[in-house]
Amino acid sequence: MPGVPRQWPFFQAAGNSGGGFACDSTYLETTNHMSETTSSNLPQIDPLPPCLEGRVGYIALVGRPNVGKSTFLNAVLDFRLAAVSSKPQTTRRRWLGVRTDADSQLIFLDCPGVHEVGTALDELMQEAVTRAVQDADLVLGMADPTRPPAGEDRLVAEVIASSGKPACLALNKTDAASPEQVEAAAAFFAEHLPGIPQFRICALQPASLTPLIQVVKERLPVGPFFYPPDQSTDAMEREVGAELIRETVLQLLRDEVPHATAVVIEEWREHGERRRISAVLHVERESQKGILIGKSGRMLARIRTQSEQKLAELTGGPVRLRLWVKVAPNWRRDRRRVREFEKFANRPGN
Ligand SMILES: Nc1nc2c(ncn2[C@@H]2O[C@H](COP(=O)(O)OP(=O)(O)OP(=O)(O)O)[C@@H](O)[C@H]2O)c(=O)[nH]1
Ligand SMILES: [Mg+2]
Repeated sequence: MPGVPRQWPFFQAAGNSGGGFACDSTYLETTNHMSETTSSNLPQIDPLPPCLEGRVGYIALVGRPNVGKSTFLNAVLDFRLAAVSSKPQTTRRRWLGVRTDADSQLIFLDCPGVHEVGTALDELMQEAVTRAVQDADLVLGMADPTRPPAGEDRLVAEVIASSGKPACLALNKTDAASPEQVEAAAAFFAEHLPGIPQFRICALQPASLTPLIQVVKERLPVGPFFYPPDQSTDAMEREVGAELIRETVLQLLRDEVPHATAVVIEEWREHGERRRISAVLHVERESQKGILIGKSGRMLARIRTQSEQKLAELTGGPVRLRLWVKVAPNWRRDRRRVREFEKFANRPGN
């Protein structure tokens, strides 16, 4: 996997363009020039790299839960940033991913799925969607034709229509949907979002995304890039790590338990290539704690082993993970707790 992010802010070793950036040689020339002409009495400061320009803007990914938004994000970035699972409501806050090539910088805001609000967690998730759409230059709606269009798709259409922003619609999972299902979804969105261009994609097959990416690019304004070309997210490594552990819980457990689980990293120590990581899995009830731990601790051991593998891939070195399970009664109904556990409050636009 190329470009696994390592540090704050995350940097991708290899760009998605498959080549270097035009700024590299200019940057070196500027640096040399500065060192020749700067007086030795003055402190040496690194010049900023020259400003790169092109199509640039924020793209909010909006759709009901489980349509494949995070799978799409990871595919366009070409590394695993956002958690993916077959369970709805996997993504809880917005994840920012930057895809830069020689003439464009696409900044994707992967959002929680649009759904009816029940708990404080739901409210904060939907607020994250609203803010991402407000911040966006373009809204990319996504649908899953394998399921018949439903009330949540209507909500998605309303969010897109009322934003007044340029928009595109991706009909995902075309590998799994029948042609009739794809036509039904296309007709539903053509009726609710007339004039919005539609694309049939399969997020598992990156080549199918090219026409959509091209049109998204063309619809963005031209200007200076917002992020250095090698920065691929604003998330911290430990935030991605917490999400990988939660993804493992979502993949190994069913029903309510994974939805009632929040992962908080308590320790993230580096010893050379090695990491020692401790995390607490917060659940809402004693019974859920018992399920997470499992008979003789077997479930927690599976979560730990699988998470350690993912964390090793993320950090590029061996990981020793320690997990604890604690009960935080009804934390999903408590806005303060949700903000604390899910880091909603820690960055603008989140
Ligand atoms: N067959 C098929 N499955 C897909 C495709 N894209 C995503 N999936 C699967 O759909 C499921 C949901 O994917 P996610 O990317 O987590 O969906 P999401 O829209 O981010 O979901 P939330 O975060 O819950 O809103 C996972 O099991 C993915 O593997 C696709 O193009 N084809
Ligand atoms: Mg998601």
